[in-house]
Amino acid sequence: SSLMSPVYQVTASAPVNIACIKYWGKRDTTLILPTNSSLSVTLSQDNLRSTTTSRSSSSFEKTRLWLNGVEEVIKPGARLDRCLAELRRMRKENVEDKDPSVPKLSTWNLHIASYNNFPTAAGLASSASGFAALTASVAALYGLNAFPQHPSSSYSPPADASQLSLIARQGSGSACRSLFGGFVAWEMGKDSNGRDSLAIQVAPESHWPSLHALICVVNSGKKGTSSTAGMQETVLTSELLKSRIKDVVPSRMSSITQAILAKDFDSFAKITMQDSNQFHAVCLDTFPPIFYLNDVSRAIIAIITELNRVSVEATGHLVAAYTFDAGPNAVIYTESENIKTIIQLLLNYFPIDFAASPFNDSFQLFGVG
Ligand code: 2P0
Repeated sequence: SSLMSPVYQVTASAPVNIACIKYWGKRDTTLILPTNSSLSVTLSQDNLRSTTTSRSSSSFEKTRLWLNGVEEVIKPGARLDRCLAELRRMRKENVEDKDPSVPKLSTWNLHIASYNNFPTAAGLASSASGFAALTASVAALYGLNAFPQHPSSSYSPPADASQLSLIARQGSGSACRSLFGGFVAWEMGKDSNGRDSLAIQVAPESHWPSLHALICVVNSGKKGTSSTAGMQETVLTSELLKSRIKDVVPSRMSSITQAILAKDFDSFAKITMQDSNQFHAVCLDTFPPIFYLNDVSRAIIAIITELNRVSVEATGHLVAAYTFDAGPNAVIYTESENIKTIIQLLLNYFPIDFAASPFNDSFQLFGVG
């Protein structure tokens, strides 16, 4: 009979995002509810994406997952399992219960295959793009991009990415922001059920086309402390985090939103650098302390700081903003006209051995987009 069973299939992809206001800390580790709001830029290059194909058939004997071609174990009750349960529930309630003629995909098993087109060794977070692509692909497979749906209506409203962000968030917090392009806020929300902890688009990518991100791979090795474990150590032990959550992030969220809407690079850059600095300060304030930056990271901070000092003296304006996540790699935000200068400056300090094999532990300039 399996020869007769149709296989439904959808492929979706989602890009990496880099936070300017950092997410670090959960108030609910199961639902993944953060202790502060965050804001990121979704990178638009084609070479930094996850692409996921989801298939559903009544003939599949169990739900299976492959990451870059290697099958992974799906742990019952863990993040992926919870995301899929949520998507099945929405399929049943929003589609199958309203239209008895549709196939009962919510009761069938899935085969999911996800690929990153950037090397995992690039040291970039793949969980954000990965869970965003997975959520988008299963949601499309289940017809959820057309909810609320009336069976007799031919009108399909566009996918509500904020609703899907509620699901992606439960896979990996930062994934909720990768469902939108451009400038994206993850509103922490107030409720204990998480229904208001979702991503919203602050501005589309087209709003500020001259803004670019330059990724400097300092070390492509795996980081020492995972984000998931590290942030909860910070929640448990850092006094500084309490004041960051209460006194710092709320005003930064509104200031950086204003800066983005006004395309005010000086404010955008200053807030981005300050928030990266404070994120690494709360890591140092964790007990025992967590170190993500290394000597090369600190040298990049010094170079960008000096470049900005000279530029402010000459023109009154900043030219670049560094930001670092849970590892030593730098992301530098700048506007189009300064990209060449910054690449030349970095190559002066850190000559790239183009003969060496890619993604060894030497300094690499990964991409501009
Ligand atoms: C961010 N990071 O806002 C911050 C900045 C790392 C530093 O989101 O436990 O992988 O899966 O929700 O999303 C990394 O945290 O953690 C992260 P989980 P996630 O981009």
